[in-house]
Amino acid sequence: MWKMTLRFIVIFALLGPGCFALAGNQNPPRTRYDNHYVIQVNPQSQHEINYLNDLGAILLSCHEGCGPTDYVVHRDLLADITAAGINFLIHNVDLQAEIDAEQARLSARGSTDPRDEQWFEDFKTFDEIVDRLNAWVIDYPQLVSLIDIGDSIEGRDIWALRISGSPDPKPGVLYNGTQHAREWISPMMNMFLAEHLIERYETDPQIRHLVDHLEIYIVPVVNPDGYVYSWTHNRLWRKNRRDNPGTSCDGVDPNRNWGVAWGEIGSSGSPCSQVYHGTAPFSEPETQAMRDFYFAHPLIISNIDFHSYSQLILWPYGHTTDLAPDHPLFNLLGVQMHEAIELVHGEAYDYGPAYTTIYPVGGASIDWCYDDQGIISYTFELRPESSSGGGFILPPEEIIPACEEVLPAALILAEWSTTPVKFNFHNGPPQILPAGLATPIEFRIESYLGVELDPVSVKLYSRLNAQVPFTETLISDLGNQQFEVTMPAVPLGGSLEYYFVAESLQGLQYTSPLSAPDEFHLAHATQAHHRFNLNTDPGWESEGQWEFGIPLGQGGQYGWEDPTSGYTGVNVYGYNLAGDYPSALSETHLTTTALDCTDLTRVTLRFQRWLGVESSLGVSGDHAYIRVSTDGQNWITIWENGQVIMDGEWSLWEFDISDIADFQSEVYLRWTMGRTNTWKWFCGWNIDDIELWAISTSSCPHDLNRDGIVNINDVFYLLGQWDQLAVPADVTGDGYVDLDDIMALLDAWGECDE
Ligand code: 0X9
Ligand code: ZN
Repeated sequence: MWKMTLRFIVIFALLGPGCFALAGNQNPPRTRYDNHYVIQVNPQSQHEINYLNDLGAILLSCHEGCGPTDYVVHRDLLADITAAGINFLIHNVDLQAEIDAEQARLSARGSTDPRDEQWFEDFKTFDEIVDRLNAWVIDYPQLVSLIDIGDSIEGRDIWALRISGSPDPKPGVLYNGTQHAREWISPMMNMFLAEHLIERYETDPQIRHLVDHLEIYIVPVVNPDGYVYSWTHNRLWRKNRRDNPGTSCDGVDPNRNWGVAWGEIGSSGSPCSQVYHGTAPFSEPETQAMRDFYFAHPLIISNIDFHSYSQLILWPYGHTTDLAPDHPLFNLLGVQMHEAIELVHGEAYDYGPAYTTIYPVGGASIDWCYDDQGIISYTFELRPESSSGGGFILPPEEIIPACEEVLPAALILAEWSTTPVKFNFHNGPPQILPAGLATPIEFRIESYLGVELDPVSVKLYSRLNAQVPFTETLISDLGNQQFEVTMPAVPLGGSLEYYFVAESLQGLQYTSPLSAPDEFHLAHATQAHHRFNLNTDPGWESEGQWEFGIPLGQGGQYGWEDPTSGYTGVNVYGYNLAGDYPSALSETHLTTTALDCTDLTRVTLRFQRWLGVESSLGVSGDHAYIRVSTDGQNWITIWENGQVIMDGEWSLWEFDISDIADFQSEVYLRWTMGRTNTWKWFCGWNIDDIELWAISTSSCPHDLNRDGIVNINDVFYLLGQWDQLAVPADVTGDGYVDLDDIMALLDAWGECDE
């Protein structure tokens, strides 16, 4: 025992002085804020601002000259400030105690597993963030990769996470955080967003759509040196760690160092200032790395730069009161983002151009992104709303709610970024068509970013049963961005490949799908085989408040109410026909009886939906699911809710469930309400006119590939199942796919051709 202790003392004696010397020279002691208050001032004049600056008050919220501004001041100065006639509110009488409490909490926790499910319950160091990024690369190699975009002044890597469903070039969105070191919620927000995109990719069609059609880049920590320093030395450090020559003041403000309106309003040439702009535009390696990344990725069309605090959505310009040429678009998306945020936890985020909404800023990233690169770039100021809510020292229990509420806003920008021209089909482009009938469909085309469409240029290209070439169909312009097209009749079992094209007046082509004509939409001509119009009760298994009957048009505590009848007839299946679903509900199911799909292929579920449900985002949302099973025990989720849904009307939904249901003797469908949280409640599920559409194999058993004719393609199909047991290609039913089956095909050659 003694020996051991002695050994340690010796080791310390050897190592110690060096360590301490290091700590003494390179690592100054932690900056303390004993006896410092956080006050909120509403400066009435430049004179008052100058007075506070001269006193050495530390500006926190940087709201200078524009409404309430938070400062840190020594308590001995309060008398002087009062004497100078400046009014203030006291938000915190012991800033150091708050810093100490945070530090004690953080140093008490053990080491963090990069895959920890509770990762978002407290703030994370730079190394912990990088570890989690690396874990994602290992766990999801198809979906994510890490790019080293440059080094900080102190030589740390600046990482960009790339999330994308494929390597092909696509429009890009870049999210970044932590230009400012002390804004610790900012890297958490970036990580939360990344995690949502990665983990929901498989089950959430909206996320899959985004990740498949975008290159999403996430740079959680633009300023790693400053961030590390705010953990180890000064909790309120804002800038990078530039050693400014000829002064004892360190650091350049990265968000004053970009190359538009550099050195102008709202920045300072003094190295001691919190908003020191540096010696030249892009003088700092951190801003250079970001700039060069934008240069190298010209397809990036949008960006959010996350900061804290104040709860704001800001867009260009920051350096002038002029409105940006794209102000209407910024505003349109800004309002949508504001509303989406409010729906999650009721928090109001103000929005507007930066100059007038927060304060004038020259050399900020969003103005450079917009003016130099044409990028639709926003700054978000995250929680809290003011320093009375903790300022930069946000209580850890607010991390998840803060990230949850801003997530849908980030997704709105991503969705918009997939293309400035949107083809909106009421329920996605049709995947099934009623066999043998020409079917009219309506859709809308919206355009943004100054793109103006030529309505005459809108066309459908389609081809039957994969036979080249595509033929052109004209489309009627119904006005008001609405169009109608008649889809050609397709014989039962046949398929239609199709895509839409629209041209802008500027001569650019836009398509649906985005990658047409390399990819196209595909619809199969099928028939309804199981039909539940719910005029009578099919007697499905209904738990909790699931019921069959007439909905009463009630509920809608937070939005739209239930319907007052079915889509057809008066009855529906719904969750609580007399109002909203309750809070704290566990998963509660409506389950169909077994539906026989033995002879069916290309099975698609169609039903009418009227649903109201809170966003499912994060751990505390409300949930709704659709699931399918072939044994009533094991369920596959085919749909789950993402952002808030308030249908307020009936709409048709289609799900291709052929992978699960084709040729199965028992198929069960299940709609689930719950879990729900204790927060808001909505009207929940109402469903009607549930149908399974498919092609019956018994009508033309030898047409194995279901293209409407027995021919050589069916032989290829059969060869693909050679020697297998109990598969459709066993047309003779003798248990094996073999020569007998080929002979049977030859006998049936040419059958089913219409
Ligand atoms: O001052 C900043 O850089 C940002 N606020 S913060 O409190 N996080 O420091 C606001 C930047 C807003 N952007 C422009 N005005 N362009
Ligand atoms: Zn900031």
